[in-house]
Amino acid sequence: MSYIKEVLKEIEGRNGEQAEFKQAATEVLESLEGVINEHPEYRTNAILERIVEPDRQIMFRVPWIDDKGVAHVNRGFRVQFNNAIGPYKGGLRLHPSVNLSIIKFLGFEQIFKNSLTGLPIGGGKGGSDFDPKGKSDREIFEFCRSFMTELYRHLGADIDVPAGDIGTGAREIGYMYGTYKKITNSYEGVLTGKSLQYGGSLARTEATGYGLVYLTEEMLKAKGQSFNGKKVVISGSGNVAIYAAEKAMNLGAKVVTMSDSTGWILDEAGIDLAAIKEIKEVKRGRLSEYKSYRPKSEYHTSGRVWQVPCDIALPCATQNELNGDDAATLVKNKVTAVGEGANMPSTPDAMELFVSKGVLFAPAKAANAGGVATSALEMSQNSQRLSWTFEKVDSKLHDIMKNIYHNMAAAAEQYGHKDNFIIGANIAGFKKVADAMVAQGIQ
Ligand code: NDP
Ligand code: 2IT
Repeated sequence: MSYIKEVLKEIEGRNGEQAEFKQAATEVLESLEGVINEHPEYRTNAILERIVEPDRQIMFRVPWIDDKGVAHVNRGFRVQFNNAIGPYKGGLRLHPSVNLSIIKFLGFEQIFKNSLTGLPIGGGKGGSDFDPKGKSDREIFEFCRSFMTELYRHLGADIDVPAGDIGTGAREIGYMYGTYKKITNSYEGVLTGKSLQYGGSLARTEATGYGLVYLTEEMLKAKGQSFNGKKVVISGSGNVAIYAAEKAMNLGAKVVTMSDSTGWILDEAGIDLAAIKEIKEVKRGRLSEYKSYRPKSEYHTSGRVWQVPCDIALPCATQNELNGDDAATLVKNKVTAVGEGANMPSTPDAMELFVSKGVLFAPAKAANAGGVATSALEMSQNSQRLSWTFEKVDSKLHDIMKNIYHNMAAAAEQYGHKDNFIIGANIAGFKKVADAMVAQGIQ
């Protein structure tokens, strides 16, 4: 049995219940054959066995009291997956669906994504099954304080630096930062995605969405194409979706859809992003309100954004939101490029179809790396006690995304899979971490 198959079997035996983690690990391992054959030292150093097993997984009780005085208990998680090339780094997801499998898949992806940025950050992820929807500010504060009261002991600017993800934005980061500072009495860059007054970086809010479009644009450019004049379908209407839409529009594209977990909008005239920002960022409302801003738009609670014919599709909501049938519909409607803003949004059969049909496909760990890359730039600014201008951060982000595209394209070609950026991104991300692990001995 090949080394990769052996380790996949071991993963199955050890993590039987963890569907999302197994999906992410299988995708990465199955794409590494070329590089594993070329480097026998990876086997003798048990690199695959070690890279699929987190350094540690922390699970804890998060008690908090709601506005009616009723006590609740959520479960908190932090998976510190791999710190071969830098401190653990990755977001905190607050969503009722959160469980160990989801946090492990996200932490695993983060190892390779963070490596692709070229910056010194390891992989980790955390979160809770807490549902922030409909909670008052005080309830959010209570939860964040309780969550950090346990998590703080595992963090540090050179140890583990969390950030936002689904359900965690600047407000939650602020409450967590305040709690960390209060308990430890130290002012350090222990979280990223902070507000600007206390150490946040300009352009971090925009970074994941902008970065997604920068990388997708570079992929299109290599084939003589661009966003200009293209019709774009986006899912989600959170941080990533909003700033992906903004940058795509800046580059001359027309974005016609967005979605949330209750429905989706179609605005053939082009989405009014100011309205979306007001609904989502200011009012924390639902997309059903969009019709009151744009009476000619459509709001649907059934069907999928992927049924809308488009040139470019950018899934920016959540994992496995684009399945094989959706991919077939997109292909039938002649989509030319797909850029993954969310983590693992396409199912394995969807990815396979895109690649086999020659659709330009930018996988999540490359395409959405702009967020964590800019988090690493926030860490640099915090260490230097400086803040850089928006233009400086944005230009570094742009360069990082271009480099990621060229590195994944080069790796794909080098290992005989030209234009298969899934394999290219996995190999390019893996190799640096694997070499660092070999250099540091079996730990
Ligand atoms: P937000 O919480 O800001 O927005 C999430 C969006 O996705 C919302 O519109 C939400 O709808 C929708 N959504 C979430 N879960 C589901 C679900 N189960 N079904 C349908 N819709 C859903 O999160 P982000 O924009 O930050 O994150 C979006 C994706 O991007 C995630 O996969 C995240 O891991 C990934 N990502 C985020 C980065 C960042 O810097 N923020 C960096 C890299 C990747 P609703 O409001 O109804 O829940
Ligand atoms: O999935 C991701 O890369 C993030 N949620 C951002 C992580 C970070 O540390 O900025």
